[in-house]
Amino acid sequence: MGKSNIDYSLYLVTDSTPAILGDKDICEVVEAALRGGVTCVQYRDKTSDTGLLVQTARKLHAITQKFNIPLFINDRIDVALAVGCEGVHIGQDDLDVESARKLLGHDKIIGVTVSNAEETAAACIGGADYLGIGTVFATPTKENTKSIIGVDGLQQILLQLAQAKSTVKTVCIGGINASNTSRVVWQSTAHGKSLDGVAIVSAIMAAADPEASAHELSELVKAPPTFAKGVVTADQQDRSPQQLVNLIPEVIQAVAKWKPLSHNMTNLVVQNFAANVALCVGASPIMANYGEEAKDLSKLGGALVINMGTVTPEGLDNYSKALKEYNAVGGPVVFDPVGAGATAVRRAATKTILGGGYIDVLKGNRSEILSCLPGGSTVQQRGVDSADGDVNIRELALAIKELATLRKNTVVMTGKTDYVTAGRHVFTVNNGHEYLGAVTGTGCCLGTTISAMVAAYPRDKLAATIAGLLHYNIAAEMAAERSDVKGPGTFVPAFLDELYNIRVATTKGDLGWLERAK
Ligand code: 3NM
Ligand code: MG
Repeated sequence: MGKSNIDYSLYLVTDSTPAILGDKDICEVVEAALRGGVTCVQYRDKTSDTGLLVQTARKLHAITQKFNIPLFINDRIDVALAVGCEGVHIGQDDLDVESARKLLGHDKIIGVTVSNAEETAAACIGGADYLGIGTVFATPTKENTKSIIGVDGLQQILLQLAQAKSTVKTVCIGGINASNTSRVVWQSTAHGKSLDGVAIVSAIMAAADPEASAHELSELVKAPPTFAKGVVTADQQDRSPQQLVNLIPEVIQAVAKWKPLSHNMTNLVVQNFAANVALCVGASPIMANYGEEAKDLSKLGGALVINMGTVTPEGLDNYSKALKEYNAVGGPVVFDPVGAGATAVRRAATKTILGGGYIDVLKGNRSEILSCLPGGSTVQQRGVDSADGDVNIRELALAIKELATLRKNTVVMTGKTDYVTAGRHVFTVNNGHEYLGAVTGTGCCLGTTISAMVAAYPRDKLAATIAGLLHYNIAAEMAAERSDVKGPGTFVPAFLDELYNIRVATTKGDLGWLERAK
């Protein structure tokens, strides 16, 4: 078994504690997992005496050798040497890589746990063969984990390795299971340096049928997630603004024809308004904040809007459940991180949602989008209103392109000018009216409008998103210009009228309104 041809794709880390292993036999579980398709095994036992460690490790090694799979020992270089297995895995509190290398020699494999840039650089300089990057998601399996880095943190480390042209192998660890494996692997390829595999404890060791679980996970590591096929392609992004505008009637007509479900999980303030907006643009709204309902609703071919306007622990749990259900069927999801960054609770909730699934369209004002950037943003937030800080627009454009590239999605940053990107180019929309900022819920309802468009036109989410922006903002302009509109109060019903009128006109082939697009 050469060092260079080791397959890291499904890396099992054992656990001998009653909470995970229960009363099962570790050797039997590992053998079952190997039959299921595990490609590496790490024996991790933090409590047993040295004699028992060596004894168990010998038995495990005999099993892994039958499958021609490497065995690594957690932390204990002496045990690895005694057994003669393929290598060790060392954490940040264990022996340093250089010393481990001196003891083990160059033929053995040394893996190192890393969670940030410094540890990554040190492990690479020290000559690690592979990195265990984590903790990705909070997990009961390992108490006192130092930092939960999320998919963002994982991507940052992969980016660092890509920039350093490192050839070190990588697996991620922490809370990886069948519900997130394919998404995490797929989202961790944005910069050319991709993850080589996933490291898993409880999803295999604690499973009722470790062989079946390992088999399922080994398929999931290789399979792109359901929603991957709906991602905006490079060709779709490389169109001119005019080519995109030319598609807008088709998008609006698709909404009118299909009347897609717009499933809103939104705050109480905007529920009624958002439902009316959905109806006027031609969608079928359902305001359903209970996550359990998403399993059925996600199968109706619509889109989900998660609007974080009123965030509570229970609400967050509901969002996460719904997000998983829509991701499972590849149904589009629009996320509006209302007030993200305004409070610690909202920052954490935003991180949970972004880390908990795939978001097709991320929509927010400048400060909200800034707080979705990897590693958080230093731009202070004053609350739900847009910050008018003098952030350089070129920097902002780069930042949102980077965000969309990492997430493989579409990002909309609203403001006087709206910015839309799927990673390669930034498109701008300069329509709208100041009355939109003078009544509540207009930002939220834009999310609802976009959801209708992406649900009806899922094959091109960039064009669909731009269609939503233009339909919405041009309706606002047309409403504000009406002689019966005297201010924000009379604007609201007129705005609903114009949303409706644009849809009806477009279905009749009357596209005069679109000449206002700028
Ligand atoms: N190391 P599960 S997290 C052993 O972050 C271990 O370094 C971690 O368990 C790290 O797959 C972890 O059950 C436990 O979530 C992972
Ligand atoms: Mg350790």
